[in-house]
Amino acid sequence: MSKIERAEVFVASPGRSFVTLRLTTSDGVTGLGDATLNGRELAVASYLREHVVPLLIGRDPARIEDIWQYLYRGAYWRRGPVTMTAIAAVDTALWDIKGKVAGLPVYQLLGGRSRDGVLVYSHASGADVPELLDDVARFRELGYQAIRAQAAVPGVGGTYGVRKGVVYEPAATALPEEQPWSTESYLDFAPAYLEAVRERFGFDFHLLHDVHHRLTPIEAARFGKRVEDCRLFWMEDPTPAENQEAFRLIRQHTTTPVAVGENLSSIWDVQQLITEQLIDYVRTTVVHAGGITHLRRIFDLAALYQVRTGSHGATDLSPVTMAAAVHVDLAVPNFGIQEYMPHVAETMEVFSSGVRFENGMLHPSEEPGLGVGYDEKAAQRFPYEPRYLPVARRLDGSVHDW
Ligand code: GCO
Ligand code: MG
Repeated sequence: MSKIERAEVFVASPGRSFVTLRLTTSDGVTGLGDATLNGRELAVASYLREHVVPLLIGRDPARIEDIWQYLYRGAYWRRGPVTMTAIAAVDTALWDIKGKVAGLPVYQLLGGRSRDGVLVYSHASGADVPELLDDVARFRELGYQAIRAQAAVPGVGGTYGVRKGVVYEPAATALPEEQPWSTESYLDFAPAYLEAVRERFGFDFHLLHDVHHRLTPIEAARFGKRVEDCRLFWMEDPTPAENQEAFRLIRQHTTTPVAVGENLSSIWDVQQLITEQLIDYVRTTVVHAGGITHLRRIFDLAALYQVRTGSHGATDLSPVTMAAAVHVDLAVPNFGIQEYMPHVAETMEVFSSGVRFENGMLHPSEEPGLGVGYDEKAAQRFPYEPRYLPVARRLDGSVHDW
């Protein structure tokens, strides 16, 4: 029997911070897992190093489900982003190993292709409306069939989703940047720029928008109703989702589709949203929702209720997660869309990936396993630099949801 012989945790910042797990079996097969939790990287690295690695050595890498149950139920302390990200890293690495041992790309192990490619959306943004429109034009030229639009709200510094450098990277400062927020200004401004995008470019592509947890349910209902003529593919995270019931009120007022789940980590966190059809797209990901094994469980539940998938894919999800996501997206029957933000050059000096972008779609590598690599030597050139996500404050100085 093959055994897990080595488990190494790498923490590095090639362009941004990533935590990566590499498992090696007694047969010399390696598997990679992403364990990155933006702004809380070392909590997962330590959970893995101190509490998971010692339990893995000597186990049979073929028993993916059993190891998942062992780490989840065996911890006694359940759910939560740190635990679920750590379990995800192990699970993803084990699927990588299983694919390599079988000589098959992971999507084949998940039932094979359900589609030819994976529809993706990327992020257009602007410091003002003309800049946003130019950016949408650029993404159209690059062949994207789905584009998310965000513009800086006048008078509200550092609005969510507006790119400063080559890619949108919100975790940019050594301590959290504090950004002002005005719901009133946002509600006045955002519908107008979404309309401007449709006026200039028409309707033959999907338009998305991320509210990023900033509204109350009734404000979100008003926003969704107001933008119905823009025919959004979705409005994302209109209100925080700790209280799943809150989405019923939004639903009662608007036909704008709703997407939720990028910061949720288990099937229990989306159970009511799915079974009561309070959302249209579930955005849980491989890395933050317990790996391929658990994500597949969430997606299968969603399929029963005609909820489609729309996994998170910002740059804080490493190329290992992106590859794993493409394998899952290709296989599941209820795939909707995949978020995709290409990583910066430094990141790709450390990770290699066979994922290909063509005509607005992603395609997986046909190599056995996930088709990703990690260059540990290259990673040493990029030591870990802590970076935090911003914190939002209302104009009266009180803390708001960022
Ligand atoms: C998205 C997300 C991200 C998150 C980031 C947090 O829709 O891509 O909202 O931009 O804010 O991933 O780590
Ligand atoms: Mg989002």
